[in-house]
This record gives sequence, structure tokens and C-alpha cells, in this order.
Amino acid sequence: MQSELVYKEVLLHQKRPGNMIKSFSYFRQLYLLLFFSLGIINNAATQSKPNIVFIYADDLGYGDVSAYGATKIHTPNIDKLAQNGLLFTNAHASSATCTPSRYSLLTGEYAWRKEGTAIAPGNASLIIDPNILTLPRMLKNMGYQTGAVGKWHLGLGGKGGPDWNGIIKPGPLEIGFTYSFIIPATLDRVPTVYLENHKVINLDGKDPITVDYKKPVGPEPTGKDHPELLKMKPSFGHNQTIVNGISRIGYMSGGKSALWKDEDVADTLTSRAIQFIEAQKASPFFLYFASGDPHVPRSPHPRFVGKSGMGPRGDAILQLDWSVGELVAAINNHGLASNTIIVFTSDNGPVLDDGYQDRAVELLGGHNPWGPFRGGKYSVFEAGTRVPFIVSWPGKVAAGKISNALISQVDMTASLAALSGQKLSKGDAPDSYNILNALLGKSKRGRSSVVEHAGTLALIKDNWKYIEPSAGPTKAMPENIELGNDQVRQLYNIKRDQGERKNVASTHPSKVKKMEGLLQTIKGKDTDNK
Ligand code: NG6
Ligand code: CA
Repeated sequence: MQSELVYKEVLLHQKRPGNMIKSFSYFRQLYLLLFFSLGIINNAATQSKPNIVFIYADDLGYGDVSAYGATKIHTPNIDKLAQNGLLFTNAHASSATCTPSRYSLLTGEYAWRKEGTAIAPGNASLIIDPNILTLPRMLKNMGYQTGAVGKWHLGLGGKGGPDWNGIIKPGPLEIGFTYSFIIPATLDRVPTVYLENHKVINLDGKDPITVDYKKPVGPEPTGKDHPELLKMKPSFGHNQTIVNGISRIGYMSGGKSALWKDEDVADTLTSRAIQFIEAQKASPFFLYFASGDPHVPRSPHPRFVGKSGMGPRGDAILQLDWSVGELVAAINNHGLASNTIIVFTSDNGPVLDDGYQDRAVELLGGHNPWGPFRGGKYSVFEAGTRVPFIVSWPGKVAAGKISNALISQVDMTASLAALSGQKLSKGDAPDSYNILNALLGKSKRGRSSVVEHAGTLALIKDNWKYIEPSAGPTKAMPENIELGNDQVRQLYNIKRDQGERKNVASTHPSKVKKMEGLLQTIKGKDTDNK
């Protein structure tokens, strides 16, 4: 607007005859004004309202990415983000499973504070209160178009759950997204259909969907009764309704025309995400892109099959990397690179056998999805929540650097509020800290402590990790991941002992007391970082 006015002034002045010298200096002043005002406008656009693309992998481990040291698998597109941006070594998902991590990310509140945020069944009702300030709502308030594309797994509908054949709300649009194209829960949970905004897409009204998580519904065969129909057999659970030759968690009937094809899910989600970018490119946008890879049932498109040499899990990681490359290419091709901040991370740590016989364990070879850490998905040991985390913003975030700052995904709301110029009120995003300077590589310091959650809680502060005593199981079926639960207090020096092998609680009683006290304080706090 301002530059347009200046431009009109210049045109007017040009028409005035005479006084060349005066005209020259006037012109020069206007030129300078034009130069600076364009600079300010441009600056404002790039500094306060860059586009934000948040790419969320599902069950990708710290050691699954070649930029993080993997040598048996190559993730060139994710690596390129790191080469052009900042790679974090001490970044955390809030929890060791999906639903609570996503809850924390989108609300800025630790999920363990809120009942009902454990792994949600596919027919759960929405677990985020539509009245609170969420990450997408905060950005929407700042003028962003906000899109959610991909895995949701935060419940849908009010009490009683979603009406799959009608208007499905509340959901993403009621918590602040302006557009959504989602799979309702996980790839292994029914209903295996896409939702666009409030509706299941491609649904034939004459073939309505019925979903039940307790008892079989409809004539569709189950994996339990018809294992001969399966192209991928379960190793644990996952023996209910068969869709596309894969038996799922939960029972489903109907909706034939709306069923997704597993091999096409990554293509469909990626192209929907790119369409969102293209449609919004004139206004600032936030894209939450939640890939389903490499979560089970790993069924990548045939063009990835056999390419990793590690079977479906490795191939699904290559597919994830491809999706990242496509999104980045779309951003670049539309000239948005210098005004788009891209964050890449994962919702929890890695798992090999997560309930299907896909030979992930047998074909692993020398690959190490956990990096240097102990545990895995479901675990309170580091591999449960220590995840890859890369920030790329060409020209704004220095390229090819590494940060050891302690950061958590729960910090995205406060940090992006700072980036977009919104002040949060007391009670908003209560566990979220503004760590923007760390995210942009301007500071080496992130938060001072973080709580890790896998049922049991742990606290990290400085070089120490304290795990509270727990009577929970020590191993997770079927892969026997070490969950980190122990009846006694655990204390590790995670700088010297990254693999959490030596519990030093008994020789450091005062450190244990201090850490335990701080964890109690954080647990009891009635919110506020503002
Ligand atoms: C577990 C499932 C697992 C996976 C997980 C959720 C069984 C035996 N295991 O209950 O396969 O779906 O839930 O994963 O059913 S997450 O990444 O979405 O949290
Ligand atoms: Ca997950």
C-alpha cells in the first residue's frame, strides 16, 4: 500500500515540467523513500509472518535419518533440510506415543496433565477443547491460513464420537485449522477413509459406514477368522476387520467407495499438502503435514518397495523422505523458500515390530533406528522421545549448523507466537516456552528442563535425567522394547551415559532429591510461562 502511494507520487512528479535540479533531488528523495519502504514491507513480510510448514513423521527414530548418522539408509531430502538449516541433537517429542505428543504440540500443554490423551481409538471424540488457544488458532488469529493434512489421531466429534455418515465435528476446523484433509486416527485403525473438512470423502450414502471398537459389525471378514485373506499378517493384535488384505484395529462395515488404498496414502496426502500450499501462496500459511510413515502397517507405494533393503519399514522411510522432497520442491517452485520456515520432526521414537509380521526386525541389518539411545517408542528411556528435529529457513537460519539446545515440541505454540507477533495470555499454552532464538539458531540455550512422558514421567535438566519410580511393565510387546519402568528411582548422567546404562541414583541422593522436587513442582504448577 505504502509503496503504491510512493509510486503514484513519482508518476505525478514526472509530469511537472521545469526545474530539473529541484526535480532531481525530489526524485532522489522519493527513490530513497521507495527503497526503504519496500525494504520495510518486505522485511515485515519475511520477518513477522513467514509461512510455516511443520512436517511430522510417525515413529521415525533419531537414528533413522542419514543426517543423524544413519549409514544403512539414505534420506537425501531430509538431509538437505539439515544442510540448509539447523539440526537439533536434544529435541523432544512430548511423549513416546502419538496422541499425547500431538496433543502437546497443538495445545502447548503437556498431555499428561489432561485425562484421556492416551493413544486414541479410531472412534474417540475430539480430545482438544475447542475453546482453548491452540497452535493453529493462534496463527489463524494472526492472519494465517492453517491447514492440517495427514494423520490426525486426536479424536473427532463430540461426546459419543463421530457420525461418519454426516457432518463430523468438532474436529480440526473447530480447533483453529481453516482446512483439513486427514486420516482420522492411524493407518492401522478403522475407519480407513479420508476426511476433508467435515466429511468423509467419496462416501456413497447407500453404503454407510459403521465403526465399532468392541464388537464385530457387518459382513466384512476379520483377520482373526480369515487369516487366509491377509497379505500382511499381524504379529500382535490387529486381527479385526480386513481392509485391502490387512486386518486392522477395530471393526468397520460399509463405506466401500471411500476406502483408501494403503499404497497410495503417501501420494494422496503429499499432493493434498501441495495443493494447500499452492492455494495459499498469496497469504501467510501454516501447514501441519502429518505423514503416516513409517508407522504400521507399512505399505509403501510399489515404487519404493525393495529399495531400502530393509523391507517395508525402510521402504516407508524412503517414502517419507520422498514426501519431504516434494513439499520442499513445491515451496521452492513457487518462490516461497526465503519466506518459509520448515520444521521436520517425529511424534515419538522408533519401533520395529509394532504388531505386523513385516520382517522389520529380521531385515534391519546393521541399521540403528535408536541412534545412541536406549528404549524406543513407548519408552521413557531416551529413544522414546528424543527425535530428529530440523529447522530450515534459507537466509534466516544459518545453513549446516548443529544445535545442542534443549527443546520440546510443546514449545512450538509460544515460539511461533513470538515469531508472528502474538502475545499469549495467562493460561494459554501453559507448558510452552518461547525458544524462538534457539529455533532460529540465534541462541544456544533452549528451555532449562523438560518432562518426558511414556506413562511414567522423567525430567531432564542440564546433564541429568531422573525417572520417577513406576510399577509399570518393563517391556513392551511384541518387540520387548525396554520401557524404562523401575520400582526404584533412576538417575542418569545423560551426557556421559547417553545410553542410560548406569543408574547412579544411590550415589547421588541430593541430585535425586532436587530433580524429584522439581518434577513435583512442575507437576503441581497451575500453569504459566508468560
Ligand atoms: C498400539 C498398537 C500399535 C500402534 C500404536 C499407536 C497394538 C498391538 N498395537 O496399541 O500398532 O497402532 O497403538 O501408535 O494394537 S501411535 O504412533 O499412533 O501412537
Ligand atoms: Ca507415532
